[in-house]
Amino acid sequence: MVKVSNIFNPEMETMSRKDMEALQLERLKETIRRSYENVPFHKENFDKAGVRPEDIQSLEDLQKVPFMKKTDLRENYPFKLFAVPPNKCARIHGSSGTKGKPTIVGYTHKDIENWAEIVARAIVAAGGRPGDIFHNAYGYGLFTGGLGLHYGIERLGATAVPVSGGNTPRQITLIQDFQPRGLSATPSYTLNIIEGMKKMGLNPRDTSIEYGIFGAEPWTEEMREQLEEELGIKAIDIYGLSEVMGPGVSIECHEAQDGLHIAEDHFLAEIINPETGEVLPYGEEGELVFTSLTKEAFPVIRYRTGDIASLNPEKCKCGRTTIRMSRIKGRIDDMLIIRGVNVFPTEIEAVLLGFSELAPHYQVVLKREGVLDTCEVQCEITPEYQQNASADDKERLIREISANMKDALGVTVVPCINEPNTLPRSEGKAIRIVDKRNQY
Ligand code: DLL
Repeated sequence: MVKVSNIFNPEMETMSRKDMEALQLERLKETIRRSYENVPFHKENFDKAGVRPEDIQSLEDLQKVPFMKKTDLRENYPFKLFAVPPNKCARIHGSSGTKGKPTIVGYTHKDIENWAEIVARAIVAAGGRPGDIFHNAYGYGLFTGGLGLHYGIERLGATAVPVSGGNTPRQITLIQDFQPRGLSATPSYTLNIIEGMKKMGLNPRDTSIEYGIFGAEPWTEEMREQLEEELGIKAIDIYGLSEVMGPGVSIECHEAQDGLHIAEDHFLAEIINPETGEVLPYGEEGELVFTSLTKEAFPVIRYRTGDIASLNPEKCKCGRTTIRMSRIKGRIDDMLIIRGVNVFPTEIEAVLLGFSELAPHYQVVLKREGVLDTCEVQCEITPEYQQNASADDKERLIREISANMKDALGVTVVPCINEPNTLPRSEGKAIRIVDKRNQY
């Protein structure tokens, strides 16, 4: 039944911590029992660590269980981590597999139902309601973004426009003609849509869109400000990963926009020190680890996401009691080590977006000079600045960017400014890092 309220599932989203932890424990025990019985990988993992399913009698006991990693999915490709036969699944999804075989995940009908409800909750948290027209520009296909959002939109009682990514002029026409209230896309593709509107002589603030659900790639508060300003909307951060479910694992609420509420009745979160594996207390930054609590086809136990965040258990002003995770700082894999200093691309983005002379498109290019690695930041000036700036102005701009980078990051990066419309535009997840170190 469709509920009209600012919280889609008040029972689950406003449960007391004590009741939530009791529910999590009950579901955790069941997940572990089923995984141990049905997935040889999990049985071996438990057996090797000398842990038996019945040893898990509290949420803390989970710490006795070894972690799962992305390589475990690759090594068990395609179906060896499924807890049901693949032909008993309703659907299969996966990651794009830019580095070798894709990582494949499965969903039973019940999993799809749960996922749809989780996403419906997320859309309501973002400010959506039944009756909304919702323009869904996440890619449809093996990627979980398109179909993940789609089922949630329908479950909410809103109207899905399954436009998928790409063909920006058509996206803009459909936005004008269908008058959606909600939009979902990656933040980088949304910039592309905004740029397309301007090229067509349209004011992006004049659309019917009131809220955007943006995620699938790291983005910053500075990028949020820009998207909100350009489109005149609320920009809401949604997080998820195919291994754990897809979009909806967590979402910001439009009331606070202060951390992403985790769907804790389905996913148990931990933060660990990525080097030692030690579990860190609330508030400390580390690697996010998830255990699924209801998934039938593809249970994950202590899955290391590779994403850096922290957890906040304080009650939110929106009324939800679920734990919130911080915005993702970046993926451990994407952390740059420049002259011994750790830098995430999001930290570079935060500096660049402080310059009104620059368009919000950038790429970080790593090169090798002799034995030293260098880091170039390719950015792009806006068409307005291009028209008005002299060569001296541009020199000054480069010096300022460089100085602000040094202040913010503590390390030298080399900014390079390019003409308008020269850097690649994203239609899905933006490629932020180009590693040319092996070409030298
Ligand atoms: O990107 C699922 C998704 C679709 C999330 C649509 C949100 C919206 P994967 O392709 O498996 O799944 O990629 C998951 O993307 O581990 C993070 O590194 C990154 N990521 C996802 N959401 C965010 C976000 C989808 N809001 C990987 N902020 C994750 C930062 C994000 N990074």
